[in-house]
Amino acid sequence: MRNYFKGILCLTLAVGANVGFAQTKLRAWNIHPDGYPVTEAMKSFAGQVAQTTKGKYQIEIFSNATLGDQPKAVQMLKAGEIDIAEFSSGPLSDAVPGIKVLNLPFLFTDSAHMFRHLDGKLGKRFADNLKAAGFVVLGWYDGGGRSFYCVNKPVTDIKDLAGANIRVQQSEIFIEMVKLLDAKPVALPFKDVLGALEQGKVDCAENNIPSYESTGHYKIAKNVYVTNHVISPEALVVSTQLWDKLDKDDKEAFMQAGARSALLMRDLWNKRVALALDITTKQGAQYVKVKNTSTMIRRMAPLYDKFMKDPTTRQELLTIIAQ
Ligand code: GTR
Repeated sequence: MRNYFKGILCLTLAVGANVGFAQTKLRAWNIHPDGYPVTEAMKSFAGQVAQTTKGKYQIEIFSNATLGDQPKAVQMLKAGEIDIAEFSSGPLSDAVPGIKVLNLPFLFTDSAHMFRHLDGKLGKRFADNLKAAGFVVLGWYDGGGRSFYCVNKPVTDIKDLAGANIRVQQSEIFIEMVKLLDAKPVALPFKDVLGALEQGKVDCAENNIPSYESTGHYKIAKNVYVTNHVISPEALVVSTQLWDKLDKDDKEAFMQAGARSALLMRDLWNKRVALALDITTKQGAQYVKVKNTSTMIRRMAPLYDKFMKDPTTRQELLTIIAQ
């Protein structure tokens, strides 16, 4: 009898060791801090994958861009050096021209309009383009509406931005947009923006309200010009290298966890926008709403012309404008 129990114990240890051995650790890149909607949604994704696959996949989230800045991380994921990431569609579209229409200024009227397309046929087309380039989309997250904010420079008209040094993401379309406003684009990593605003290396930056708050930019750049000039998505993606190794059930688990995390993220996002507005206003941020976007939209005409002529963006542009 004692030997029988000894046998069971050994078997259990062996199975345990096997489970331990079969466990795959995955690295997930994230630019945001704890508590931010993206981070919390990624945590929920990781938890659900671990649960559904019975611990087969352990996803470790590296927040605050500790694995490298976003343009670098996009390349790392493409090369399979990291497994999972949450990217903003600006830097991502430099690697995947088939999605660059998503960052065209004044294209989407609001996030609901954007998600109507992303959760439908067009989203599938963008996901196909991304997959062909090495990125498998698990969920579309909300990137909100981006607006300008400046240090010592109240902006009440688009002309007030002329000549200003404006920090942009390292992303072609953002650089072009700022040039069309007669301002000077300064491409900087996200983590360097606060210092650049403090040291006067840039006069202004542009972002959504949750990032304006979470980074502390609002403490320095108190003049917000609410343009919502770019309403764009972000995406939770895995590398095709990892994807190709997953079996059918694993893929299903990743997809379902991704879709659920996206719904959670969008909900957390709306709450965070309200909270960030409240915090920043109480700390003295001045919000001036653009009175008439038509002047700014007219300035964007060369970008629209370019995208209409470009076969990689024309069809998507027409579809979004039509509906
Ligand atoms: C944030 C976005 C980040 C990053 C950042 C930036 O809104 O979530 O992924 O793109 O903006 O401006 O660098």
